[in-house]
Amino acid sequence: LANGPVISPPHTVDAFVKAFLHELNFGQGVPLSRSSVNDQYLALARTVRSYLMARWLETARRRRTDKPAKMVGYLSAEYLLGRQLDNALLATELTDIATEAMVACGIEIDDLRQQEVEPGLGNGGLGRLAACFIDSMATLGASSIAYGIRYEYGIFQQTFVDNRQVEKPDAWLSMGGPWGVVHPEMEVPVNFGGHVETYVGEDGRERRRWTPAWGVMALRYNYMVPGYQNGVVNTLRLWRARATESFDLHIFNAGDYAEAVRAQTFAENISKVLYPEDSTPQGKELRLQQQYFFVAASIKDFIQHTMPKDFDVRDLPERIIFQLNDTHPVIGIPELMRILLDEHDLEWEEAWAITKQCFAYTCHTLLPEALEVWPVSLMERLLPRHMEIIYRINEDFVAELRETYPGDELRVRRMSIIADHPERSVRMAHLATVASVKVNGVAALHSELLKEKVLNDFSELWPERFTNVTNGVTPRRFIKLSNPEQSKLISDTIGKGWVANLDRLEELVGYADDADFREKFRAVKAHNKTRIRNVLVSRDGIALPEGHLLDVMVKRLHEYKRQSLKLLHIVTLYDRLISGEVEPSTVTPRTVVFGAKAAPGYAMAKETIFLINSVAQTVNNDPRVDGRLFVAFPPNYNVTLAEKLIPAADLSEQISLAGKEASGTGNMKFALNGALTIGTDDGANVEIRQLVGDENFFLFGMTEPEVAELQAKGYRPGEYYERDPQLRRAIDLIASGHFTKGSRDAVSSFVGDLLYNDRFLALADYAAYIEAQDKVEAAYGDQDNWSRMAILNVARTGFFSSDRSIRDYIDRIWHVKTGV
Ligand code: 26V
Repeated sequence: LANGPVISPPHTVDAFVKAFLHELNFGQGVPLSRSSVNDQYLALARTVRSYLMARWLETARRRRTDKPAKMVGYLSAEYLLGRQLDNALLATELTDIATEAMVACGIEIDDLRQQEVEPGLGNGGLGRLAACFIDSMATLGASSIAYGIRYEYGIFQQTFVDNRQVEKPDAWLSMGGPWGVVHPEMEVPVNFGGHVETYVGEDGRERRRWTPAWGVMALRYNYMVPGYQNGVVNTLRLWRARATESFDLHIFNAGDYAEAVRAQTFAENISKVLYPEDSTPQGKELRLQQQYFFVAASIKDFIQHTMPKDFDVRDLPERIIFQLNDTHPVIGIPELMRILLDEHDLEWEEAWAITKQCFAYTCHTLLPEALEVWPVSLMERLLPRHMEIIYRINEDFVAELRETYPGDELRVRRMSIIADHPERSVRMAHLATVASVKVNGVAALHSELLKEKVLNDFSELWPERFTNVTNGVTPRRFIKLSNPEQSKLISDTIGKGWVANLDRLEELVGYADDADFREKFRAVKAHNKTRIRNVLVSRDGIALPEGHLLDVMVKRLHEYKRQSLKLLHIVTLYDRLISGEVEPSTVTPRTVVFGAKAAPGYAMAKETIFLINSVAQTVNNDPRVDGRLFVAFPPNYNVTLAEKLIPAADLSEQISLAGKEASGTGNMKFALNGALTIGTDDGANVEIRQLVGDENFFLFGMTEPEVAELQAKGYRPGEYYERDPQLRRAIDLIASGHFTKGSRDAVSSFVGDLLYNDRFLALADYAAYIEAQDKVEAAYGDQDNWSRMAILNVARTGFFSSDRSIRDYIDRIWHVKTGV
C-alpha cells in the first residue's frame, strides 16, 4: 500500500456508510447516537474527501511522472467558492449513494448541507470568476495550480438594523474546515522591510543584497478542486500567515513574554481578513503585505516544490505561465526578477527576458479610481529591493518610449510605471502591462474600451499584446446543482452531455416551439419559485407573494451598477398604484428582490441600502398596493443564496451605465437559468443580446459613445427632473420623507446626489428604463411567448460556460495542454 496505487473506497452504499461511521467515530470521536449535526456534516465531508483523495494523488503523480508540461499558475487574491459538499458529491458521482447512506443512518442529508458555512473568500464578480475558472481548469484537465490567501475571515456577514447595513465578522472556520489539508512542515518564509546594500561577489561583480527586517511563514493549505466526473483533482493552495521563531525570538529573549505573543499576532494579521472594498483601493499597508505574502509564497513554492530538484530557472517560460487576476498579484513581477537576479545570479537582461514571458494580466475594471497604485514611500519601506527593481524596469521602459516617441514627453509621463502626481506612486496596471505576454479584458466591449481608453497608449505601442477573453460561469454549480429541475428537463430532452459541453444547449432551440416543452419549462420555474419562497421564509422570515413576476437585482452595491435606477422604477410603479393613475387589478403583479453588500466605508452605497429597505417597508405595508408590488431585500446575499434565487427569477436586472461594467457574470447565470434580461449595452450584456437575439432581450439606455458625448457637453441631471413629470413625482415622493417616516433628512444625501451629481447618469436613462419595463409587463402577460423567449435564452447562451473561457485562455494566452 505504501507506494502502490491509492484506492478509493468502493462506490456502494454499504462502503459509504462504513467510511462515514469510521469518520464519525474515529475522526469526530462520537458514536452516531450522540453525534451533533455538525459532527455528522464534518464526517460526511471527510468521507467524500477520502473518495477524492485517490484521484488527487493520482493527478499529482501523473503530473510528476509524465513528460513535464507547462503549467498555469493562477494567482488571485480572492476565491468566492461557495459550499463545497454538493460539488464534491457531483464530481465523484456519489450524490445518490451518499443520500441513501445517510438515510440508512437515519440522517436527512439536507440538514447536513445546511450546516456548511460557505468559504466567502472573495468580494463579488472577480472572486467568483476565479472559483468558476478553477472548476473549469480541472474539468478540462488543464495542467494548473491556483494560489491565494486563506483568510480567517471572509466577506463580512451583512445584517440590517433599522434598515441600515451592519457588518459582522465572517468566522467561516469556527465550526471546523474539513476541506483544507494543511502541511505545516512545508511552510515557506516571506520577508519584509529592511534595507538593500551593494556587495562584491567572489567573481568581482557587484551585486545587491536585501537584508529584510522581519518575516513570516506561509503555511500551506491545500484544497481539492475536482473536475466534473473525469477523475482529475487539481489543487487550490491557500496560504496562512504564521509568526516565525526568529521574528519574535529577540523579544522572548528580552523576557517580555506578553510582548512577544503580541508580536506573533501582528504577523498572523496578514491572512486575518479579506478587504471588503472591491472598487476603490484604500492604499492600506496591510493590503500590500497580503499581496506580497501570497505571491512570494506561491512563486517560491512553484519553483522549489512543484518543479523537479535539478530544474534550471532559465527554463521557467517553458514550465509556467502565471495568470494575474487583476493587479492584486502584480508584485510577483519584481519578485520573480529578485529571485532570478539575487538568488540565481542572472544578469538583468536575461532575468527580464525570462520574467516577461512568465506573466499574463487580466484587467477587470474600467473605473479609473479602481486602478491600484501604491505610494513609493510605502513600497520603499515594505519592499525596498522590489522598489529598486521597479525603478530599473521603469528606467528601461521610459528610455524605450523616448526612442519610440521622441519629443512626446506627455505620453512618456502618461505611460510611466511611476506616477508623480498627486503622490509618487507605482501604477500596478502599467507594471503588469509592461511585463506581460498578454493583457486581456473580460468581455468583448470591455476589451475594446481597454484598448481605446484605460490602456490606450499601451495598445498603440503593443497592439498584439491585447486580447479578449469573455468571462463565463461553471454550468456544474450554476445549472446542474442549483437548478436540478431544469437540468433534468434538459437531460431528458437532449441527453446529459451538456454539463461538460454547454454548446449542446443549442439543441434546445427547436423545443421553444414545442408547447409541451414550454409547459414543462414553466413548471420548472414555478417549482423554483416555490423553493425560493420556502428558503426566504426560513432564512429571513420573508414571505414572497405567489404568482408574481420575479424581478431580481443581485450584485455588489455600486453607484455605477445603478441600484438607484431600479429604486426609481419601483417608486414609479408604487406611485402609479397609490395615485389611482392605474387600476391595481390591471397591472402585472411584480416582486422585486435585491441582494447587495456595500463596502463598509462606502457612504453613498449604504444610503442606497437604507432607502431600498425603507421603500420595501412602505410598499409592502401599503394596502393601496393591493398585492401588486412587493419588495424583498434578504440580507447577506452570497453564493448559497444565489444558487436558490437565480433559478427562480423571471427577469434579470443588468442596468449599469454603458461602459462601466467590465463584464458581469450574474447576467450569464440568469440567462442560463431561463430569466430574460433587461439591460444596457454594457459588458457581456452585449454578447448575451447578440446570441439570444434582440427580440429576446429588453435593451434600453444610452450606448457608451452616447454617454461620452453627453458627459463631454456637460450633464445636468436637474434638467431631466424638470422635464419628466413621472421622474419628478418619484423623486419628490422620496424627498418628501414618504418612505422614511416623514424624515427628509434621512434621504437628503441620496436625493441631493441624484439631482446635482448623478455621476452614473441614472436620470438620463430613467425614461428609457421605464419604457422598457412597461414592455416587460406587456410581454409577461403572454406567458406562452415569455416561455418561448426564456427557452431561447437558455438554448443560445451555452457560450458562457467557463469551460469556453478557459479554452480561450489556453488558445490565446497559456498554450498549455489539456486532457486527463
Ligand atoms: C479591487 C480591489 C481594490 C483594492 C481592495 C480590494 C479589491 C478587491 C477586488 C477588486 C476588484 C474589482 C474589480 C472587479 O471585481 N471587477 C469585476 O470583475 C468581474 C469578473 O471579471 C466582472 O464580471 C465585473 O464586471 C467586474 O466589475
